Parts: sequence; structure tokens; C-alpha cells
Amino acid sequence: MVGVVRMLSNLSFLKGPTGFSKPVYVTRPTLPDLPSVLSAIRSLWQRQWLTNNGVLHQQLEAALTHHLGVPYLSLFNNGTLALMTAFKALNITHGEVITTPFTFPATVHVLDWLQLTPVFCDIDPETMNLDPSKIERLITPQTRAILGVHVYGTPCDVEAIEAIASRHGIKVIYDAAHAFGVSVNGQGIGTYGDASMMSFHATKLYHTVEGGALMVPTAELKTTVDLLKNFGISQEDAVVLPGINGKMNELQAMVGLETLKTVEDEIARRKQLSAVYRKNLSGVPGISFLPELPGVTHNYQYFVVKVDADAFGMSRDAVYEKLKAFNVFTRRYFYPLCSNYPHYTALPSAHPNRLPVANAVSEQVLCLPMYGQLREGDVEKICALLGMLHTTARPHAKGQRPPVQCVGESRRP
Ligand code: T4K
Repeated sequence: MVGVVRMLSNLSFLKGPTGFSKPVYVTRPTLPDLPSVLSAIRSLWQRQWLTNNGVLHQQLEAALTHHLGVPYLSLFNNGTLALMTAFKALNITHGEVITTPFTFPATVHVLDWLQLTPVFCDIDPETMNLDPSKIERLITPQTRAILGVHVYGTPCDVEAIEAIASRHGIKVIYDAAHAFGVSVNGQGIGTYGDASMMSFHATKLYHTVEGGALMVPTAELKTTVDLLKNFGISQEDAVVLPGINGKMNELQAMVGLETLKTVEDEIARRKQLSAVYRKNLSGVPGISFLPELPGVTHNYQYFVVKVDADAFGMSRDAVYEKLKAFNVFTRRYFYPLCSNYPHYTALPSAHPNRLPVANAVSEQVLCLPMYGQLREGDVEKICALLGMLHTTARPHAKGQRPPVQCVGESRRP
């Protein structure tokens, strides 16, 4: 703590106006080299083949299959449709699916759109992923699958989940929207489960503007997925499955090929920024970080802190609001919990008493700005602002009285 106070007093920018002159968002898209993009667009215009399994689509599918170290991969126009297609391809058409409430709405809404019943399982307080020790008690004769989410790119306990699934003869599908480039013991994260989805949305460290992929273990399943994402059309005069339009177009694929050239630099840059955050925030009471797990190659998609209101002296929501005044726009991913959306509260598994960890964690998490274009000085400044919020809030922390009276306050008995 002494270090934090010294750091604050050394930072001249805190003596004047302390905010950023321009908004600092939770993320900014990685932008590929503009001249390369313009030249690729020129070629695309000459070819006049804009979508429907174009040449760039084919190139990107091959490149990502290799890059992510997965057996088979199909590109999609977004991650949500890819996830929906996973259930269709695995013929999961009715029943219950055990999943986490601590995720983006897409994960759970996909189940609802498919008329599958979400069964919410509580999460692990450290990884914030499905707690495997709580899954088995939720399995009923109606359970068809477990839908895990590698939240913030931290892998689920894949071995424990797969052991449970094989004991009960149910499928495992992963929402790996955040997990581009993550591996467990050298094995690409997309190789786990019966299918895995990734999102290539603009807010992800690797993106195709909008986009996504489904990774599957067999050629047969890929064929089914490819049919399903193209209306089930197998040839001009044959429609063999009730498919949908999930196709990625050539402009998206072009951006994906360009962004792939720099994705490793982006991850390395985020790793550096993550280290700066950890170094500067490690002494601040009430701020804790996600674990870096042994055997895991992390991707630093998000930089997440947990704010313990008592120790920090201020709630997570107060920090979130106060940072806005300094032009820092953090996000409370994932608050509110999916189980607390009005559409799901009637589900027995959604009751907050059954999800104590998830409810507590969703009140504490804060995603701080994280993207390659961010400067180390910006990260230091955000840390200093957090340190300052703590020092100014500290007198109001639980069990403490303000030691110093503020100017203008009257001392009352
Ligand atoms: N599963 C999980 C676990 C997910 O997190 C997601 C998506 C999905 C499934 C579904 O995948 P997709 O179908 O989307 O492929 C954003 C993204 O839109 C969403 O893709 C992502 N998760 C989620 C975590 O974040 P919002 O509503 O928070 O986005 P928005 O528009 O508020 O953007 C956040 C910040 O990013 C902005 O404050 C500024 C910056 N930004 C955003 C955009 C779109 C830019 O600087 N430029 C941009 O173009 O959902």
C-alpha cells in the first residue's frame, strides 16, 4: 500500500486534471494494415465473388484450422449462429442443457431459441467457469448436454467435465467465444468437447468484423455443419437438412486473413499490458485478479479484476461509475447474470440461492481496458486512478471512521 501511495504522489498528472482527454473503452478492434485491406478489396471486386464459400473463405478456414490446431473448423457469420448450429448438428433437439449463468446473453439465448431448457449450474469463484463439483447433481433423465463457457478465455476444467459427460452419456459443447489461441497442455482449446464455438466479433482480439467458427472432431460432423450453415443445400437441386444462413462472406474472410497476420503480436502486446496492470494493482487492497493456470497458454482477451467492496472501500459499481468521470469506460461483464434476466427467473435452477458464487462474482467483476493499441502509460494511469479511488474511499470502508475531516464539513457530536 505504501508503494501505491508513493506512486500516486509521484504521478504529476494526478495533480492536475486526472482524466483522459479522450474516452478509453474496454476494448478497441485490432485494425489490419489499411493498404493491404484496400488491395485485397480491389482483387475481390475484380473476382466478383462475394460470399458462398469463396476463395478467401476457403483460405481462412484452412489457415485457422492450422493456427488453432483443431481437426475441423467451419466459418460462420457470427458466433451465436455457430453455437446454435452445434446443437442442431449434434441432434440435440429437446431436453435440458446444463450451463453457466455467468456469460454473455448469447450462450443461454441459443438454448432458448432451440427450445432447450437451460439448467444453471454455479461457478468456481477463481476461474469463474462451471464448477464441475456441482454439475452431476443437476443431471436428470432429460439432460442432453453440458454447455461450458471458457469465460474471459480461461479454460473450463475440461477433463472433469468430459469425465462427467462420458459417465452419463451426454454431449459437451463449449462456448469458446473468448478463447482464440488458448491451449491446455499444448492442445488447442477447440479440440475439447463434441463441438466448440469461437466468436470473431470486432471486440475480440482476433476478428473478422463479425464472425465466428465451429470446431468439431470429425469430418462427418463438419459436413453436417457445412450443410446446416448453407440452408441444408447439398447441390443445386437437393436440400437435405433444415439449415439456416450462417455463412461468412468474403469481406469478413478477407479481414480475417489480414488480422491473422498480426494476431500473435496482439496477444504478446496484451500479455505485456496485463503484466503492467498486475504490477501496479497488486498492492491495492480489495483488488484481485484471475488466476494464470499451469499448463495453460492464455490469450489476455480481457483484463478482469474483482473488487471486494469492504477491502477496497467502494463497491464495484461505484468504481465503474467513478472511472467514467475520468473518461475510462470499463465493463461489468457479466452483470447481470443470465439467470437473473426476466425471461429465465422462473426456472428453478435460476434461483439466486442455488447460484451463490455466480451472484457474488457478478457483483464484483470489472473488465478494465485491454487492447494492443493501449499504451503502457495509459495502463499505469488507470491503475493510479484506481489507487486514488481506493485512498479517497478508504475512510468509508466497513468498520472504519474517517480519520480526517473534509474541508467544509462541520464536526457534529
Ligand atoms: N458467447 C460469449 C461468451 C460471448 O462473449 C459472445 C459475444 C457470444 C457468445 C456471441 O458471439 P457473437 O455472436 O457476438 O460473435 C460485445 C460483443 O458484441 C460480443 O460479441 C461479445 N461477446 C461481448 C462480450 O462484447 P457489447 O454489447 O458489450 O459490445 P459494445 O458494442 O458495447 O462494445 C464494447 C466496447 O467495444 C465499446 O464500448 C467500444 C468498443 N468497440 C465496439 C465495437 C462494436 C469499438 O471500439 N469498436 C467497435 O466496432 O458486446
